[in-house]
Amino acid sequence: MSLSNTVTLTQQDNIGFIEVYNAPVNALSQSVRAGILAGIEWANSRADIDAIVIGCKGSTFIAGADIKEFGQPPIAPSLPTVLSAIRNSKKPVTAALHGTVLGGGFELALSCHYRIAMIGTNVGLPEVKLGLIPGAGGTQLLPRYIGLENALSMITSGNMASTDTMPDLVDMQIDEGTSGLKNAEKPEHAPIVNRAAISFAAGTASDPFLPPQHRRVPPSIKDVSFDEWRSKLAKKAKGQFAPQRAIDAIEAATLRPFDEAIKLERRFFLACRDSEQSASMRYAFFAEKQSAAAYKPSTISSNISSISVIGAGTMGIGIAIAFIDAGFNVTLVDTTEEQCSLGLKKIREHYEKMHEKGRISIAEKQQALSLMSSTYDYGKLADIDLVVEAAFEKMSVKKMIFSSLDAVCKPSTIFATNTSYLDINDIASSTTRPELVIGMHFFSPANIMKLVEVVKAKSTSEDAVNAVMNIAKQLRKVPVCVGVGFGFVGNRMYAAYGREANMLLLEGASPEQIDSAMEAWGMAMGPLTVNDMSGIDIAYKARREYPPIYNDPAYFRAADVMVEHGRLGRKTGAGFYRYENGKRLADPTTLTLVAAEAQKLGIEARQISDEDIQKRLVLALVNEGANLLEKGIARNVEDIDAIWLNGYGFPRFRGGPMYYAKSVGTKLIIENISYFHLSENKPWWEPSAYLNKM
Ligand code: T1G
Repeated sequence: MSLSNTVTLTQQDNIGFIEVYNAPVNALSQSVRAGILAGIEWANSRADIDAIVIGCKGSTFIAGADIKEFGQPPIAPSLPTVLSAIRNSKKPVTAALHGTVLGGGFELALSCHYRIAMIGTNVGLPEVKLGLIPGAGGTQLLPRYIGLENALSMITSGNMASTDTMPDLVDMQIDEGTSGLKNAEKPEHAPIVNRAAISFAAGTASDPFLPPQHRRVPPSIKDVSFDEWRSKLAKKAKGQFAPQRAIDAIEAATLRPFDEAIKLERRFFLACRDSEQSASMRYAFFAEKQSAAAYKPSTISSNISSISVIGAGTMGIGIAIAFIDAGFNVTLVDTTEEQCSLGLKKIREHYEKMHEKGRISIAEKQQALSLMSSTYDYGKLADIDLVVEAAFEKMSVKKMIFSSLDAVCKPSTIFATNTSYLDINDIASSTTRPELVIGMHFFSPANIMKLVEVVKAKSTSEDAVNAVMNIAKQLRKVPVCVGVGFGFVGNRMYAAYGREANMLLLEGASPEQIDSAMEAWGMAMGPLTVNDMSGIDIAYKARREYPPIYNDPAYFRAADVMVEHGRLGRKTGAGFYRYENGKRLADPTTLTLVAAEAQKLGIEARQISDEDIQKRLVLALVNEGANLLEKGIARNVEDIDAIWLNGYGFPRFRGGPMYYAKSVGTKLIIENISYFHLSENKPWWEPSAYLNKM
């Protein structure tokens, strides 16, 4: 019978089976909550029902509260009401788990009396990634299953874990019995695990009824130091509110009876849900989803299976691994057999290390290695579906590569370049297939960083864009489509951000002051530390490869002086900092060199506050982002924020540079930028016309 438009109930002998189907992830929308509650109440009212099973149709068991409902007035029944009914059911309730059981879905599973799971099911409480904490018993129940230390780690990180590693949580694991089959041949997990749970539940009906988990002995406060966890997270999740509240809620599980502590958890959850940080992080979640949502799968993308990566350097190797991890065949290409074998060796070493660390099984390692090959003969690439070029960052080199490829690859092969700065329109015009030339700008390390800027040149066809956007999604990346321009979107904005860091150095701030001010604001790493890590010479060369954006004599002169003195960063032992045994140290030489350059430029040193530094760098980002929107190189503010959240370590609890500007108020932002325009008297502080449209 139908309990709501997303929940049905069927009676199988003495078992009541409550089945949820709310595509795409069975989120706990109001109709799901109402349907489950009605099913529990109905089953408890029936003398001919002895046990209850809750299962789902589709690719996963419930993956959490319906985030689309956040920010709207709550509609009964609340999730805590539903889960309390499950915990206090007079008839044992069994959850049938598969896929990714997250947030409220995992709390529902924890509230059941038993859990049956498909092998490989992942569970997690990712709420902190949305600026929340589990709000329906997760902080109280999980420690009662897996102990305080594991529960603190799982809840404050928001990371998933496989039920294969959590025997205390699962009463029975179901092996799909089809290992070795390709995904396409694997049967649907839902019916298998639901059937198994129903037969398991039949057994529970006769057993003496186990006390529900929440009446289990609470964990002892002696088992862990909550204050140690608080200080650890104050560093790891700097400035974030939710992880600290999660610790408070878990600590309450050791100090108060369940019914009291769960009320405290709810109060903390509501405080998080109503916080600006959570609004920013929920926005970030959807901003990343929308960046690729508009690009529907194209006919080309469904036919892309073979990949060639040109260039066995750091980026090429990372890109090759990203494709291999997603199950693609990859041919690595370089100029000599020796370079090719060196590249294959590095890829092999990567998978061997992953296996040694227990991250992949021997079978997965062998499967990955079976997908890679190499050649230095372009003639072997005739049938490749997608080429990703990651060779030397020089226009002449790229043009030579693509014209050679043009002569051998089949007409439908897509040519992607990983260039960070160069003009893809220029590269496209050097081929006979400009409509299939596109940018795939990965971020180092390419197999780890989520961001890929998909650069649409003037001639690139919509079909090619759709194909590459969907391939990037298959790589589990956050792809964002951008237009051609110096540095596209991310690096163009990063140049504005770095420009202000350089100007502040000339105005008397030290590298340590600038970096610590930005890290205190929430950036993962200060700009000058990043420059030293990647090499100050990279942007130095790019500024000379491209016509200068500004002809101002002070433009990036602090960085230039470093390069002119051979101080390229970590790789030469000194850059903005000096490095001894890998340790980063302040270096008075930097201040001397920069001060001398400032004097030449007639720039006087002055006292600069951390707040001043933060405003200058963040507003430089916002203004440049607005300029890119004005020029149509960026599509919308969400795309820009998705780029900065996934490529540059922008703090998620601030949503992204453009979201942050809107949350502060564009009127105030324009006032500040106009002030800098006056005080700095530089063309780049001209307030973007787009700011008034944000
Ligand atoms: N609510 C609503 N829509 C969701 C959703 C959710 N929780 N999760 C995913 N979607 C949509 C997503 O927007 C996309 O929509 C589609 O599903 C496929 O998503 C009470 C309060 C589950 C691992 O944080 O991690 O429970 O673009 O492309 O790569 O204490 O989605 O197709 O229209 O990501 O296979 C906790 C977040 C909520 C889970 C699937 N749960 N989601 O990944 O597909 S808070 C989460 C994910 C909570 C409790 C608290 C992933 C996934 P569209 P997708 P995927």
